[in-house]
Amino acid sequence: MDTNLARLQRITPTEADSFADTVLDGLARSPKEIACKYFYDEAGSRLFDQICELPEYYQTRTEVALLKRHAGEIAALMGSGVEIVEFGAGSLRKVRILLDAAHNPRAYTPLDISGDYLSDVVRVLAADYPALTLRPLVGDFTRPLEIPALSTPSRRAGFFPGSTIGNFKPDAAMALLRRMRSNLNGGGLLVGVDLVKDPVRLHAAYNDAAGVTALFNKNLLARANRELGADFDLDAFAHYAPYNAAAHRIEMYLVSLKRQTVTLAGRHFEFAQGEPLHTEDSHKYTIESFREMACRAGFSPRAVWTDEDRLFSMHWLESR
Ligand code: AVJ
Repeated sequence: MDTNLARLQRITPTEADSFADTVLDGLARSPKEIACKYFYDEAGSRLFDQICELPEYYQTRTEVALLKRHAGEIAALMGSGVEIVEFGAGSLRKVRILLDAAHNPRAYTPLDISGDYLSDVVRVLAADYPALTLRPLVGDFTRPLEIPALSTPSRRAGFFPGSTIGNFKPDAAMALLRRMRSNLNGGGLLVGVDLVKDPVRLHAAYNDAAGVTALFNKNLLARANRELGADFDLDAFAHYAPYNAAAHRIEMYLVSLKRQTVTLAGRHFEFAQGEPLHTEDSHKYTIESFREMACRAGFSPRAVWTDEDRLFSMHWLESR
């Protein structure tokens, strides 16, 4: 075992504990819904990594280019000796760019909801960064949580890339930013935010020709079958992801292609033909609308970076 790698530490009850309750509750609602954080079991995390490579999915590529281009400036803003805390760390690819530029980082603390996936990817990172203190945390950052202090604590800098903030309704997004601000003990936050743009381009990013996003969406049903013994017929649901231009968001659904009954934990759920199951929102912001929300959450927006085509933005927010 690598000595720079701390043992996986669980800081909130994770999604596995509540998946059954959530699905039972969500299927009993009208309209039916399951929250998007349940996409990310190990299989879903890997499908998401495939999405990031798709030609239509400009977000990851654009954000990585922004990080590379501005890494020096970002490292200077973070300052030396910081603990970098990443919310929803996923594949740990993006943080490498920050770690390579950072001035003598005190530690890297990735927090992710998928413990299985995190324990895999963190081992690879530990091998590549032998001098770095790595402290993986398993938890659900949509719940109130405490990030335990290091033995010798230092200033924190938050990292929240990928426009994950977009998966929250604006009120919840602001509440989340507030909680992150308090978790960071006065440190700044680097956050990636997808921008409002041509609806055709947005639509294509969530309706890729290879059908990976459809598989990702349907993994929710596959996961319910695997973990909860549900009997969803994956071919009897269609991936549907329209852009709601008035609300500035992509909405993702699984639409029942016929009248059918799904059984789960001894309970039966009826789907009408054409009935949607809501699985995700992905809100888009303008630079100004995001900065305004950050202000309301108690941050002072400082630097902001965007690409020439204004597809994506990175914001450096300071606590005030
Ligand atoms: C990057 C997690 C925010 O909303 O774009 C990708 C997830 N959903 N394709 C996004 C996602 C469908 C995604 N996040």
